Amino acid sequence: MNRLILVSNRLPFALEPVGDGQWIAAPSPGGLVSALGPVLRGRGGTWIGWPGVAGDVPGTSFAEATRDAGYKVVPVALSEAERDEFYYGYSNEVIWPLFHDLQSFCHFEPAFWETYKAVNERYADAIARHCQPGDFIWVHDYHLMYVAQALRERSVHAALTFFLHIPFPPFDIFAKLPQQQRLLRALLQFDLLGFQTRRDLRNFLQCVRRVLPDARVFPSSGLQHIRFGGRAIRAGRFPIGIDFESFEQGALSEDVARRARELRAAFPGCQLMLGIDRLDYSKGIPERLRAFRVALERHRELRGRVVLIQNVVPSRVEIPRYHEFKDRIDRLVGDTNGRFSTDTWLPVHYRFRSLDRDDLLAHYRACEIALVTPLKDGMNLVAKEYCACCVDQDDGVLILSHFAGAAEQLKPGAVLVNPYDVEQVADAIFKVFRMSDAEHSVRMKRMRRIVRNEDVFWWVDLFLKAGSQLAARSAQTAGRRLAKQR
Ligand code: GDG
Repeated sequence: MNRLILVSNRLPFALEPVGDGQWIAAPSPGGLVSALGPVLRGRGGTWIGWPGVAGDVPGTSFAEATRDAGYKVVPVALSEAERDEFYYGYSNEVIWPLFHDLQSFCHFEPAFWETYKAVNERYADAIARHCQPGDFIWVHDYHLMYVAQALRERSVHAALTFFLHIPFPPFDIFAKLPQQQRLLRALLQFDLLGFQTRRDLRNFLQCVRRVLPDARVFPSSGLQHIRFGGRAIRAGRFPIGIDFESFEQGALSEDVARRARELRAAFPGCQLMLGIDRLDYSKGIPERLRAFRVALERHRELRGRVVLIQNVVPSRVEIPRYHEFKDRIDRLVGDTNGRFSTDTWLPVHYRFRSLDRDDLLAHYRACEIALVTPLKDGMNLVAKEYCACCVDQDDGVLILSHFAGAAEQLKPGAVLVNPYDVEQVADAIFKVFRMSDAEHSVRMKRMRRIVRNEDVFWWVDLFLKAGSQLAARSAQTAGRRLAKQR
């Protein structure tokens, strides 16, 4: 078993100031941490990333606060300017919109790319300092696509693997990126590249073929093979899952059951429909609100009988576009409520804040319908978490965007829609409102089976198995290299 070195933009610990210049490192729980924590502890390993505050990292308090993690935690410091140009700039104003097919939202500022490379080099330095031959190095997501190139320049020959959590765009969109060649060349310095869906993998291979004529792609039924610059690279589809068991058990707890009952009781005689999203233009929130408004216009039976609970978690509010986007949501909620509310019924219950975990689970458990309608999404974990929490006779139905990665796995049970087609979504809401309990149950059973079987532990295993052969091979090569030097 090779040691694991995990690298992500953010660490699973966030630094928080506690006054007098003191900091604490609070663990930030999540699916990735619960799946990878035990692996890191079991194999021995290191997690490298940014602790979430700009400026120098207070070394001693950080080391102390993460001592019980069971693995080594290595912080990478970013200055304010680096955070702005690397994180907000290149990562979230270039790559994020472009990879979600929203190229008109991109801010192609050349300086962003220079900082992106420089920060990726800083991560590479941290990896180079902490890795040893035979380590399994697993880099995560779109912030760190240049890391392998920087490591090769530092003569690190270990097996390098990468997983992209967001979609990979088709060639016509990717071709708009000024750094298209440099970025693809950098990605091909990894030995294994993982994507969420078949569509992302197909798009990536198409871009490799079109942008890099000196790369060769050899189609295969399992992992795809690419040859580039005398190296062999593998690429595959690894759809991320959730910790099903912990969501299901959480939803079954007494406290969550009570909160779910209270939520239902607050809306007597109404079916509850749920939207849960980070504030992001890729999540399709305005389109969803317009679809609900069309549903209320077209289908009078829905009035007074359905409520949309829309929760939005504040995110990236430092980027101006996110502000404008929030204003749009506020206006749409106001307009719908202004037009349709009565003395006893408000169609949209909107909150702009984060729910605590039990409250989140209670919302999943209480709502008969989930509306998960991103314009584009790598996977969308909310869709899977909702299924895991439908513990009451498999009651619950999922309206899901074709453009969420989750649609590839959940299509046997979800009601699939085009989020841009507000009339189609409106009709889907009406269809689901009238759907029988028996159909709810059949559909939900199918989805729960898939989400349970293909959970986050399955995903980690799948990826590590695909990468471990590469790691073994690279350890042998490193051994031979060392013997020659002696
Ligand atoms: C990226 C990709 C891919 C949401 N509201 C609350 C809350 N949440 C939690 C959910 C869920 C998470 O946030 C959101 O996950 P998503 O998958 O929807 O989206 P991204 O954050 O954009 O993640 C995405 C993912 O990576 C994994 O590969 O699926 O496509 O974009 O876990 O539960 N949690 C709490 N309160 C809330 O109000 N506590």
